[in-house]
Order: sequence, then structure tokens, then C-alpha cells
Amino acid sequence: MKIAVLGGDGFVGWPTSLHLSEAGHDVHILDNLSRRWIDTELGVQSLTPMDSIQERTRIWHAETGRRVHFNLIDLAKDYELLKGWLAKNRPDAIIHFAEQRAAPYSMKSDRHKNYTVNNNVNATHNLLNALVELDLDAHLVHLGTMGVYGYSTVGAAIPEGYLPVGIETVDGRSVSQEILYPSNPGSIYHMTKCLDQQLFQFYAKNDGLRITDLHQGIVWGTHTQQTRRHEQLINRFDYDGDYGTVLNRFLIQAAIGHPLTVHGTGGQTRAFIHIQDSVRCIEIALNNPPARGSRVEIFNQMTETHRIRDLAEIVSKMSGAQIAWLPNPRKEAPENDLIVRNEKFLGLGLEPTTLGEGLLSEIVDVARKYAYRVDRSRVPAVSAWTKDIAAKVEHDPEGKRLKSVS
Ligand code: USQ
Repeated sequence: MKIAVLGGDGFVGWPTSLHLSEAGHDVHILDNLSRRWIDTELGVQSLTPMDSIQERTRIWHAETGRRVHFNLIDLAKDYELLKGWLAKNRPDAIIHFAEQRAAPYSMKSDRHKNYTVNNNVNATHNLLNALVELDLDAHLVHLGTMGVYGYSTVGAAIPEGYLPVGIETVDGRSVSQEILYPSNPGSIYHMTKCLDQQLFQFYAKNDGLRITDLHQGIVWGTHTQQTRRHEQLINRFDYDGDYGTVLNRFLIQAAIGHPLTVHGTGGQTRAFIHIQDSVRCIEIALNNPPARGSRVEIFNQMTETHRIRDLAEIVSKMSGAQIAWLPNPRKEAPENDLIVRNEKFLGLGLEPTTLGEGLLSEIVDVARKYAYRVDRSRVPAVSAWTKDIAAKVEHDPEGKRLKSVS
């Protein structure tokens, strides 16, 4: 297949591009390199040293003889450029990762909220619009989030996208229907993924576009089979308070002797998936496209759920790290249960990589190797969800409040 990977320079986009290239596909990355610019804006860098995208693709070619093409295109701003590229290349499938993906970054300020909404919603809409305009029947696979469902305890399993509901008709009959699961975003970032869902529903219904939306949990890990092949193919690895995700952050914190930063009681339960499974799921989704004219296909892309404090305890036991119970900068349920259906990927052959100690210590080893690149002052999460919370969670660039740990 000729595959366009939009956002192919990012944390999931890069290993996905390599995985698909190794599987024999013709891979074309479209990316505006915004993630690298945001690192510059925030004054942080990936824990792992990343080469330029051009250098990465050069190394991939030298290692494997395969080409991964790179095109500098901003989906949200350069509609004509995107349309021109699609018209010329007519890919069989498109994977859409090209969105600002961090909840804390999206909540930093009014400017960051505007940027996240404008970037994410325009990127998705420009793409859908261009596909229709060009009569391009490419299968669109979008990386969405488990966060569209929200994180309140409902006492029932979360289905894969659609919820069966019974409706009482005006003439007293009972009819059943499947509706999109009610969205309940917890951040501006998550809200943009809810808006994406609506765009997909419309374009699948109105124009028959073939769309798969992957509701992914929190990714952990860093290496995949392909990124391990050469030091310069290494994946990015975020540890800072805006872009680092919880389990990877705990593992890096353990590696540098920093207390594990649990928000609140750590009673939040979330869905998780290892990066290797994430790229496998995308391949499975690509191989199982919906028929033209059918509804948006939705998969829950996660393999297990964990409570944050349980993860902190696992990492603490493994490494001897202390746990810091911090005021939560986010507005979220302090405790929640989470049961998620994920039979669709399992039925299509996914064999989950679960939280074995082996893989956890591999990540700690990577973190120790590059610990010299960590700026400890960027570890605390300081982006507050509301002004009230900001007043309580005092800005603490030196991480001093972390010294009073349990
Ligand atoms: N948390 C801590 N300590 C930390 C960091 C986070 O206790 O140092 C807590 C947060 O308060 C939250 C939970 O851990 O309750 C998850 O936070 P996170 O930063 O790991 O994940 P989140 O902000 O939800 O976003 C990440 C990705 C996003 C993806 C999402 C999947 O950045 O792109 O969509 O995970 S999900 O969480 O299932 O919505």
C-alpha cells in the first residue's frame, strides 16, 4: 500500500512509519515538525537524542534499503499544499496523527487553547475536505483517544465507540439504536478529539469516506523492533510536565532519583498500551478497512487499565524511588473505576504486551543512559486546569515542594 503518515515525526508516528515501511509499504511522512518547535518553545528536549527527520530517514534507508519519504506540510495551514500532495500521490491509506496531543500543553494559557483547537480541528477538517474534493477513496485511520469517553465511574464497560440505547417511541413501542458514546472530554486537547469524532460521523455519512478512529489509551515504552535497529532511529521520549505521560514519567523519575509525582491520591484509573502494540494495532486497522458507505469504525486501542497509585507503587518497589503525593494541577475525578471493551483488536490477532518488569526496567535503563540530558526543573507538571487550581498549585520551577515527600 502507498501510505501517508500525517504526523510521522512524532512519538507514535515515527515508529509506525518504520513498522509499516519494514512490512513492505510505501511510506510518505507529512509533518510540519511542530513537535520540535514546541520543544523549543518550552525549552525542553526529548530524553533521547533525536536526529532531524531527514537524517532519520537516511539512516533507515542505509540500514534497510527502504525509503521513507518526508514532506514538510502543515495540514492545518497549508490546505492547497495538502490537497496538491494528495492529488499527485493518491495514497491507498492515510494515518492521521498530526495533532497537538498533550492535555497539559492545551491547558497552559488562552493562547495554547486557541492553538490546540485551531491546529487539531483544522488539520482534520482540511484532510476530510480534500479527500472529498479529490474523490480519493483512501482509508483514513485516525489516532483518537480513550479520553473522549471521559473518566467518571459508570459501573459498566465502555463499548468500542457506540452505545446501544433503548428508546420509547411516541406510540409506546421500544426501539433500540446505537449512538456514538456520549463524549466527556477532560481537557481542551481531549475536546478536539471529540470534535474530530463529529467530523468523521458527518463525512462518513455524507460522502461515504472510509474512516477508522482508534481510541488509544496512554502509551508507555519507547522502543519498537525498528527503532532498536540503530541508535539514530531512536524514538523521542518525553519526560517534562507537559508532554511526558504518566508511566514513562515515573520510570524516568525513578532513573534520575526524583520522587514519583503522583497527582492527588493517585486514584485515577486509566487505560494503557505499549508502543509496540500501538504500532501493531495501527497495522491491523489498516488491514481491516470499513466498506465504503458504512459507519465510522471505532476500536479501543488499549490493553490494560491501571490506577496511578498502583503504578507508582510498582515503580517504587522496582527502583526504591520515593513517592510524592502532590496537589493535582488538573480538574479530574480523584478516583474512578474503568472497564473497557477491547475485543475487536484481540479478535484480529493482537497479543498484548503487558506491564512485565522486564520492559519496565528496559525503560529505566534507557532513562539512565540519557539521564545527563534531563533538566530536573522541568519535571513537575505546572499547567493548571483552572485559575483557582493555579492559585493552589504554586509554580515551582525548582521542584522544591517535592522535597516534602512521604
Ligand atoms: N498524572 C500523575 N502524575 C504525573 C502525570 C500524570 O499523577 O506526573 C496523572 C494525571 O493527573 C492523569 C493521569 O496521570 O490522571 C494520566 O495523565 P497523562 O499525562 O499520562 O495522560 P493524558 O494527559 O490523559 O494524555 C495522554 C496523552 C494523550 C492521550 C491520552 C490517552 O498525552 O495524547 O490521548 O494519554 S487517555 O489518557 O486515555 O485519554
